[in-house]
Amino acid sequence: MIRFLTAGESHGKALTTIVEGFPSNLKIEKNYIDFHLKRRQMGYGRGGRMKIESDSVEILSGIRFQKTLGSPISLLIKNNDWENWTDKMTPGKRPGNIENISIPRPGHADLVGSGKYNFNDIRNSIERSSARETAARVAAGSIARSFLQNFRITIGSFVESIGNIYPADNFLHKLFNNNLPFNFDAWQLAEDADRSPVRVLEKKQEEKIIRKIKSVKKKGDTLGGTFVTVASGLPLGLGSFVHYDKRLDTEIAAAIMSINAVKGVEIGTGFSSAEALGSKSHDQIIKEGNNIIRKTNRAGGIEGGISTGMPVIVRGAMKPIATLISPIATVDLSTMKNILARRERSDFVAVPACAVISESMLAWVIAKFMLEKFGGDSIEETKDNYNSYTKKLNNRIKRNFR
Ligand code: EPS
Repeated sequence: MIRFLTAGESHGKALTTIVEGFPSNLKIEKNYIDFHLKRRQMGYGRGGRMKIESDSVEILSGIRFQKTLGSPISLLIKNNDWENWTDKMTPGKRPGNIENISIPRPGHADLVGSGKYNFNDIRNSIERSSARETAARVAAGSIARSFLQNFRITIGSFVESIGNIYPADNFLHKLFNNNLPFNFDAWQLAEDADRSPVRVLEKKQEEKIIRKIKSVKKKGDTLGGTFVTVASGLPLGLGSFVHYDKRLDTEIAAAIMSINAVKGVEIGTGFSSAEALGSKSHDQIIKEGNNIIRKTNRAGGIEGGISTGMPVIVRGAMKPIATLISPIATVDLSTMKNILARRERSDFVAVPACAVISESMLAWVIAKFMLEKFGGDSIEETKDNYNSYTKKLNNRIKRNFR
């Protein structure tokens, strides 16, 4: 069983993560984690903070000579902006000149956080609810990805839409129709998307989106969008129908939904399958050569809570950034008067970053199910278990029904 815990406030000294449960002898490279941390920082439409931060990880424990020891791995990512916040964020005595924030931003965790935790300063809610924490998740997710590489499982994502601007030829349909290049590798999707400043796959769409972001930014407004995250190379058999919390889709949906500002998750054709006929919805099973395959992949790689072996396809919806330069109505909690929300430095769009974060969350869940199924104290043992299962699988299915 793998688990990770993150700690750190947005403008505190650093973010930290403790990752536990990976087998020993797994190759982990700092540069690989840094590579994904950089990818999370990309994206047209981000605010001033990304010019201050240049995320890189310091590995504090659990890894020796680039290999895991089987012990907890602790990781640290510094917040460069801390230098500008040492008074406001000190864990020491409160300085006299700090003003309390009393005006909650609609759509952020400001009001609920202060009500729940009995704060008299909204800053206390802002700091931990900030999406800055997702840098720590990407660091943990990069360990999961390194593990999955041993089984040729790869993860990628692209931005499907921003501000309701969709591609003319949506790659999502190719995924559902199983109209993919031979030996499709989900990471290639990410590589293609990373070439675009908004992580879309179509040039025309990119231009339209950038124009829209520019005009919305001028008006002091923000945008959200949709993203698609895909994993390829899974074996048949991760997850189970025997109980609700053993389903692969249960955990994937929760993991993607847990990303800040995500308000919707679909697996496969999701909501549109609710509108289609059954005959147009399910994936026909056919025999091709010696193998049994599905013609299409509308199920998004999961049936009965179990991986089918086809790419796992997840689509997420991110709401627009809640901090607005042209703010909307709220109430000042210190005067109980109607007022406009506070302006604060922030992003205008963060869907490209959200897609990168979703890769890490998906990688984490798949790694968890892989280790639950194949176990092992060392990566060699996990691989032996995996190889013995996958080699015999097809023959078992055939033999059992003779
Ligand atoms: C965020 C607000 C902004 C974003 C931040 C998330 O930060 P700041 O308030 O410092 O300008 O830049 O995202 C990150 C710092 C990051 O690393 O992704 C928020 O309110 O959620």
